Amino acid sequence: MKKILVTGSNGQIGVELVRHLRGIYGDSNVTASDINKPSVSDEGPFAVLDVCDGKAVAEFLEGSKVDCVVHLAGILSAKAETNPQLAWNVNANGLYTVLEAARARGCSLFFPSSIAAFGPASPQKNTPQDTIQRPTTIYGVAKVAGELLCDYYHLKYGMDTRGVRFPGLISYAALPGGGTTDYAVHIYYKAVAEGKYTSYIAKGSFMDMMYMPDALGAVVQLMEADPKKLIHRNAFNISAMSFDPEGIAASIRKILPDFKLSYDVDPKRQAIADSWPDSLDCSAARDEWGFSPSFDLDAMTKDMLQRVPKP
Ligand code: AKB
Repeated sequence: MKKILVTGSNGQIGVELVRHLRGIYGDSNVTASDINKPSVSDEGPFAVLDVCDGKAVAEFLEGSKVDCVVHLAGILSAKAETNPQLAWNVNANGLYTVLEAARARGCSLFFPSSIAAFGPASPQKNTPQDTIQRPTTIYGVAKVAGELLCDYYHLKYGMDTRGVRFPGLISYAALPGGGTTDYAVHIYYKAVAEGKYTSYIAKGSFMDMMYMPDALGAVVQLMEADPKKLIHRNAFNISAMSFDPEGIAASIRKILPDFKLSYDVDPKRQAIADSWPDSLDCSAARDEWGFSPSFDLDAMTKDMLQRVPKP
């Protein structure tokens, strides 16, 4: 049985991925870790771990006999722009530190890249798996560096590194913090609580998105994929849908017909959204490891509106 360490486990993905992995590999085989203690503890082990502290990470991997690291710790796009130096340290240096510790112990490593690894010079529609990547955010720059670093560790050291480019992820268990795509989560909370939402992203801004259950499934599917079938190792484009604020509002109105959408566009987050693709080509993920999300926009809306906490 795999022994897994998840870094950044208090974040939007971490909270749900730890539960999902524990359901598959067993509570005691999945250690959650973050720089802060979680506000609510689940079953299973937890460690306070700073991903920039190489000695602490190496000692932990050795002491706990970990053989697989799921490295989620990082600062999201909009927050990263408020402190690029900190964002580079956590997102790029943190990955390097964890890669080095994982290499020394012979661990495999999963690293989430993002649609943010593309930029204004990338093709905006049906963005290919392999194409020009000149991001204009520090978050995107660190993601490209991370993709390349993970490929390098595989080529140079034979390390089993794997990863995807996540789109905006929508979930009800934990809120995202500091991302550009967060509006697509907040809109459901506000729809349920107030029947209305003011979007900081403009009408007509399309971005890739995916429902969290599909994201969790994709992580495990890629980690368990037959390495012989993988032409790429890292940074597979994955997405389940692409919509703008009008599209998600129309989907909500099929269930809550009186839902109202207005706009108060935030120029900073809008500029980030404008630099990202409208829609990704996910054929490499489909062909190499069978990526196949189950939730489309309406199925996700139905589930979200049933599950987001009522005030
Ligand atoms: C963000 O908006 O920063 C993230 C992402 C797409 O990587 N959700």
